[in-house]
Amino acid sequence: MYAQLVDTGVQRVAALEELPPEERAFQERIDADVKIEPKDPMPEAYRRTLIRQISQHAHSEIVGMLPEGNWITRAPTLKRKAILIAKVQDEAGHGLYLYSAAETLGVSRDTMIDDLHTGKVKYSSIFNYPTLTWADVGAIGWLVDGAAIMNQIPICRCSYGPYARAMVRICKEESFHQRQGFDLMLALCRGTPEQKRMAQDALNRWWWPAVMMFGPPDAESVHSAQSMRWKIKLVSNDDLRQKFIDQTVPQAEYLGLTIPDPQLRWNEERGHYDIGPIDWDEFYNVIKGNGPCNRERLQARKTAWEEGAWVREAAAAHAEKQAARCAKAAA
Ligand code: FAQ
Repeated sequence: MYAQLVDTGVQRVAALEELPPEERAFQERIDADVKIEPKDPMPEAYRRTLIRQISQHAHSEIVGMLPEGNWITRAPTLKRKAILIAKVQDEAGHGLYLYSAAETLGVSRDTMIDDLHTGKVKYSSIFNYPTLTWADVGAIGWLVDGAAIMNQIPICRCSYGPYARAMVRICKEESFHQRQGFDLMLALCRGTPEQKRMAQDALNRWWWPAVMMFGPPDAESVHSAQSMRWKIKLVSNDDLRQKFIDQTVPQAEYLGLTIPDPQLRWNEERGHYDIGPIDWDEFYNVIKGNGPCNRERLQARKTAWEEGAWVREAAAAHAEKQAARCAKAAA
């Protein structure tokens, strides 16, 4: 089982009667769907759980720029290049809103970045896979953004105000991303046989990692019970995964592509698709740092941080100068 690197202090979910008065009052506010705001009292474990999840989410958006960014200079048309640049910029914006949301909990951006660079905090497993062909850009938009929206729509209603509000705009943009990915796949599937083969190959490589993005099965999910109690999470990993599969299979059929799962079947009784076994060893291996691109992704972030040091210094010096000028004018 994957060991937690971030100790949020939660050992088990306590019953309402067992909670000390302040925590019980907090839980009652959550149960009544009251949004928690930065200056409200909150249990330390709630604060730490949010910092863990929001910072991991922010890092995912930033590291998530790398696989697609790799194709900006090689996009096949000016229109596709413009769309891809806009999408990658959107992901940077999502990262920044999320870092800001996490900062409202009293953690500094430098600490969050340091936690990423030292491997203390994760980013999504999905961004440790390579983008080998142009079709991978379509598969990421269609499948990865598709999975991201499925997970993020419920977070728009989560209990922490700044996270919920950041997620509203992010979801609108992710929905455009998903559609551009599907449109790219559709163009390939309606193109030459070679283009269609490229699309199928991308689906073959991205399907299972996208299915794994929702996290471990509910029975193995360390944080789910407490996070659902606090309404940080509103839908379980397995339920979101199932919704994603049910939504995506008909889209693959429309494209004329085959999902790489020989055991995939519509289950009339359940009203859902059944799937074959998920290779959870692969998932745990990737989140432990041993996926195909983990080292490359982390190195790219560290290099960008080091090479950007002069920009941060210049911005800080400028801000100091402005503040001194304002103070002088006010005196
Ligand atoms: N990758 O107990 P649970 C995007 C870890 S944004 C890596 O179930 P939890 C946009 C988990 O952290 C994608 N690690 O955990 C985009 C924990 O380890 P820890 C990111 C994972 O938090 C598109 C351990 O396993 N989205 O794609 C993963 O209750 C295209 C046990 O798991 C978010 O972050 C994973 N997939 O549920 C950008 C959404 N899954 O922390 C560019 C917000 C689990 O104790 C291009 N996050 N782990 O060391 C969430 O909803 C939740 O955090 C989950 C995990 C559902 C991801």
